[in-house]
Amino acid sequence: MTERVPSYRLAGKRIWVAGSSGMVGRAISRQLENENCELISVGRERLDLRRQSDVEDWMAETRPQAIFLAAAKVGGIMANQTFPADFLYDNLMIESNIIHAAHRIGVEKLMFLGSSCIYPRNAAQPITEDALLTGALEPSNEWYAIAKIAGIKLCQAYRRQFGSDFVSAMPTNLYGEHDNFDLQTSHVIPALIAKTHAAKTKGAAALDVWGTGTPRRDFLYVDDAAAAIVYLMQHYSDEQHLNVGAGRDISIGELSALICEVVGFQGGLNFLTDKPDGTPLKKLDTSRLSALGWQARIGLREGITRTYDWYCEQLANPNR
Ligand code: GFB
Repeated sequence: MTERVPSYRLAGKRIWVAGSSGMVGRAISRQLENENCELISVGRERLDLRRQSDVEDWMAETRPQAIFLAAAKVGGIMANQTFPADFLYDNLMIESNIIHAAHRIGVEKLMFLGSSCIYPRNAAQPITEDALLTGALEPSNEWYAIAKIAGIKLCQAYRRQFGSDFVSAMPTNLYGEHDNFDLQTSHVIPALIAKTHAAKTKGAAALDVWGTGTPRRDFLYVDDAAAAIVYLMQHYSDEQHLNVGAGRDISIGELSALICEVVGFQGGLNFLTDKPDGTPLKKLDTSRLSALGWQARIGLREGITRTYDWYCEQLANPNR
């Protein structure tokens, strides 16, 4: 990666990673350990981010200078379909409360994290940032997508009206350590890791994979995503949201085979075609991010191996 002089310095700053107990928030916090800044955090039991006055009071008291807005209600295709109200309401409230309070207390810089599902279902591939709001959304996750589009627009609006330095990054499908491995609510990689490990342990003949196996996704290891997000915080300031992806896609069938190899499961694949496929193809164009001097470092096999190792450690030591 080309080293560039940061336009925003994190060293010595009080920084709040909102959502620091989630997979992405934890990875950003790990990344910030190298930046010589002061990290502040608050647990969900102390502050409900959906409650405006509580958020305003806590932020006025703690006065972060920079914020990574990684707090969100997230989940895989089934969770999105099962809890549409939570995905829309929780996410609208969390982002509105934090962005508005950040403006009120004069936060120097805020990075809002969205998702690649903001783009139209049939967007041309790879998907450029300009595809936003050019077509209908994928129905399985439109509630989440609408909330995330509103977050981008909030950042743009506060920038235009008040000159706030609020920027937005749209990561692709992320995975890694501290992911959610619950089979009903998780994304595909943790679900397949957990299912493949269970199939191997039980000596099952085949692994159940939802859908047809033909949808294609662009997966990025969470530490790569966190590195990109921290890099953008330091080097980017514009109302244009930016894609964060690996820039390579793989079908769910190929992904399943790769996970079987990493886990060491030799049975077959059983595609459950009554389960939803979701978007047929989702691969981000990352030219704008690359032009800023950033690129992914961790390949899919390596990322899955790291995630599987972490999962096995958790099974062995659940309280760690
Ligand atoms: O990761 P995933 O749940 O989310 O599913 P999306 C990706 C693909 O993997 C779908 C298939 O085609 C699923 O049918 N799949 C196969 C499985 N087996 C499984 C399984 O056991 N569990 C799961 N979860 N999927 C999400 C959005 O969409 O993408 C979110 O719902 C967010 O809101 C996220 O935007 C990035 O990629 O379809």
